[in-house]
Amino acid sequence: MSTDTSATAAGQETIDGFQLVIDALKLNGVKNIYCVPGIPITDLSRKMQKEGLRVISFRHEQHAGNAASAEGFLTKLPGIALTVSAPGFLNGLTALANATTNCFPMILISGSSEREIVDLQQGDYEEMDQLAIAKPLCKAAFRVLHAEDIGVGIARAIRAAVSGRPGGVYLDLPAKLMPQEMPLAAGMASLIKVVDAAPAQIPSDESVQRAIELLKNAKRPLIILGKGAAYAQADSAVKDLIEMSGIPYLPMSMAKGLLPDTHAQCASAARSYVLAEADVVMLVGARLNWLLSHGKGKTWGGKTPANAAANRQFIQIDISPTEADSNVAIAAPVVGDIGSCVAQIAKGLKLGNAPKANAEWTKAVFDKRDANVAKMAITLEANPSPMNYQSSLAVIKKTMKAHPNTILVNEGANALDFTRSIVDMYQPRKRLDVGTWGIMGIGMGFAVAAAVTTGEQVLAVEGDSAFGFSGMEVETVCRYNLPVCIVIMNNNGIYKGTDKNLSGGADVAPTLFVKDARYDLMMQAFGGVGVTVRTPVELDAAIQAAFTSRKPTLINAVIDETAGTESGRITSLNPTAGKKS
Ligand code: OXT
Ligand code: ADP
Ligand code: MG
Repeated sequence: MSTDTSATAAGQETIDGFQLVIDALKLNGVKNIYCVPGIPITDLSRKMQKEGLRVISFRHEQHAGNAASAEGFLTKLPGIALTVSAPGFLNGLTALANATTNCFPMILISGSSEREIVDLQQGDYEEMDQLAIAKPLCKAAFRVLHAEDIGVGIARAIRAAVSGRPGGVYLDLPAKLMPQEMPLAAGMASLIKVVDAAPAQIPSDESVQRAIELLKNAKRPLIILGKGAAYAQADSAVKDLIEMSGIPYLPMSMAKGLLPDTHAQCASAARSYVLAEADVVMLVGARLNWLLSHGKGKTWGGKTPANAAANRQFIQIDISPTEADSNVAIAAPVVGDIGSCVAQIAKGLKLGNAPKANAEWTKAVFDKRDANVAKMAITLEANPSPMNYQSSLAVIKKTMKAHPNTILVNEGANALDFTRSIVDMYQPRKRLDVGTWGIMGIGMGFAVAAAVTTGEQVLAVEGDSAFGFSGMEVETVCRYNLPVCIVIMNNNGIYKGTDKNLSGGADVAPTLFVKDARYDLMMQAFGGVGVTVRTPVELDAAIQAAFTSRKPTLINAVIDETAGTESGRITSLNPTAGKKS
């Protein structure tokens, strides 16, 4: 219920646009606002705080936007970012587009300049036709011009963000909307509490039956879990299907931990083998995009796309009916929400007394996996000086095992790829990373949202380049005193610290940074804990101290500058890959 109301001359109580926005958000369960204040939303942010919303104010809108999208992924409710007009809006737009690409629900609310002046391009303060610019980059975009439409505008934004395939929504609130007044009773009646925003979508019986037939006849079945499966919060249904079928599964990066990575059926450590050999692959909330080599080619054991397609059949569980056949033929699309689809398939398999996955296949997969795990164990145990990715990440691996509730944020190239394969996750939705775009800059926004939304300890493992994209937000981490421990894998540059300037000139190569930079001092500047470590023992002690104190901490972990490879595990995507220089 609104508290900030006033009375007209006639004595009638009124409510203004500021208050209607706040009441509409609160009515729909919104608790946190991620923003950068300024004209025309400074007062809105103040009033939001006054009315009990938690307002987390950032240093740059991209990170506020990233925070909102991470909250969306973690909670299935749209995270809310709030920005000023034109430049602030544009700064937030990258996060909105990234959220849409990742299928995370969020709403970017931006104040905007006067419509009449913007449309005639008469040069208003921060003039920009924001709605038109946002539209192609997000799932839906709306503008509210009248106070009485605020309830509808926010309801439509929420529904668009979370229904069907989730994504980012833009909501344009012109400056003139905020002080508009209307009668209190009519204003309150205009607000909408959204009912069943993301209804269950039940798959058709035929589609479920088609999938079951394929699974029953498969000789070498594989299940791939994507971040859509993690998002769906259908954890026990997914676990049930996997365990009753006995089928090996491969988690995509942000699906790690949906079942513990140490699960007996996890095939992560035999990734190449299972992708190449599987004859029936069931995708659960995972797209056949670049991260899965589009379902084609060498990764999938075929020299040509045709060859690969001929040898393998796909089942795809997805809420988006247009996802099937986007890259290769999908023999059995199952369209619906993951919880409903997976439960129906499991039920059908049980009723049909489906046999457990072929023992010869599962033994081959798990033997391969165990051999790879044993091979990796040797590199993790080595203790080279200087420390490298493996010896430092062995410490993080141990930390996550001891503190499985911790939310791991991860970005970089080598810092990302080594962490993904070395550090086991034990619980769902505990890993947040660069996602579908492989985007740098999510680090601090995701870390802040993870801490604010869940109250859990956050551990951000960052390449030194990756950290730089959002590094100023360490002040935000300190200001809100969040339990965020940042570990910077400092190898003096992008990929490695040893690149040469090809011209022989005085400038360093484009991939290099200042050598031996003291990122820990940045944290100290804002009252947090900052330390430099050079050995796994020192790293371990610093992490333990951070976890015990829950103080904002930045650990500058100095690693071997020769240790990385160009682009980490995706060297082959460089345009010059394979070309002799
Ligand atoms: O089966 P095989 O034998 O193949 O082995 C696999 C697994 O089976 C095995 N494995 C295991 N073995 C044993 N035990 C366990 N537990 C285990 N688990 C797995 O290990 C291997 C590898 O497994 P993986 O990783 O699962 O498999 P693979 O083949 O790698 O998977 C393929 C992919 C594609 C799914 C995977 O590689 C993946 O998810 N990749 C994501 C890559 C990505 O997104 N990278 C980020 C972008 S790179 C680049 O663009 C960068 N930029 C440019 C830039 C960006 N991105 N954004 C913006 C806004 N501006 C610019 C920049 C600037 S990175 C970057 C900064 C880099 O520098 P930093 O300093 O930050 O970082 P450093 O590199 O550390 O210096
Ligand atoms: P990954 O990168 O982990 O492979 P993607 O982002 O490519 O995952 O795929 C996620 C997929 O999950 C998207 O196609 C999206 O439509 C789907 N999805 C998201 N939420 C649900 C849900 N609740 N039920 C079914 N599918 C979903
Ligand atoms: Mg680096």
